[in-house]
Amino acid sequence: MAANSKFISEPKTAAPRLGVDKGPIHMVEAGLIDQITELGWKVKFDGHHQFEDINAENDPPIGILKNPRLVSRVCEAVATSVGDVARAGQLPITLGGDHSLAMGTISGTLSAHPEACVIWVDAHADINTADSTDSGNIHGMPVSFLIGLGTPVAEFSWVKPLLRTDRIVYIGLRDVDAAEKRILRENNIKAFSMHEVDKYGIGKVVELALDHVNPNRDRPIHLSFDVDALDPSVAPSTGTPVRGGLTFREGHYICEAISETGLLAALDLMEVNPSLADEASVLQTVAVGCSLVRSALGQYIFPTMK
Ligand code: 6HN
Ligand code: MN
Ligand code: MN
Ligand code: MN
Repeated sequence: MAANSKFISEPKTAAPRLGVDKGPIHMVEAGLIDQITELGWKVKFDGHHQFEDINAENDPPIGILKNPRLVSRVCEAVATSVGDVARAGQLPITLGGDHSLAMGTISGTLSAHPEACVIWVDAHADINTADSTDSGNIHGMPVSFLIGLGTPVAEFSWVKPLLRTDRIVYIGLRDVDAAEKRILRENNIKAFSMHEVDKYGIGKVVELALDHVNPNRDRPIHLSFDVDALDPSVAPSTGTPVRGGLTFREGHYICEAISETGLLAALDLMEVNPSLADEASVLQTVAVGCSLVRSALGQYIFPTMK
């Protein structure tokens, strides 16, 4: 692999459950930057995005949306960083943190590569609108903002609806709200749930997913990987675990297959939350998060076979 330049952004954001902003710190402390450097990449680390002037007192809910100003401000800053890095021809990697950050990362990617497609790996569809959300948790909503669905929220007016419904595909879904199912159906958005992973196998699912969003294998790919796509036995330290998820290998296969296309343009590794479990579970989840990033950046099990 030719040495290249890339960039890791480590945003600090408002998670409804405290602690999710610590995930990136643990991954970096576990040696992720050295590990990627060893794969032949030149790494530029951007540190944290801190917004300590916004707190619970000056950020009351908008409707039922929780921490709206903090989430919006962090995501907007992340959109600028990711856009700048992508425009410089580098690969932005964003470690989260709350998956609401994808509003920022994907906005940034699309500002640099308007033709890019998104592969969203998650137990959840994260496509509630301000109208449909039951929880008010913005991490359940980023996709609807990126597409421009539902009643616009003024606080998020900086998010341009640049994501086409035929440029996103899901893998790993198994906990989708009734309203989200309707939104997916009405907008004809392609999703490979765990049912399809069981039925066709992960190899075929990734091929079909790429055929849908990237039929000629010529579009830049933004991979947004929520660690809760993995089974909780594989990645326990996360905010909204759902049983029946991807195995260790299925998760890695997705990253390896996207790496193999040579089209990876941006990577998110989200929802590692070290505050939610015992120490062994945290170590396990952090290790698996680092390992997924390495796979997406070209580490294969048998490098000699490449
Ligand atoms: N995540 N659909 C639920 C909601 O609150 O809107 C769960 C979202 C989970 C988001 O972490 O992937
Ligand atoms: Mn979250
Ligand atoms: Mn998610
Ligand atoms: Mn999720």
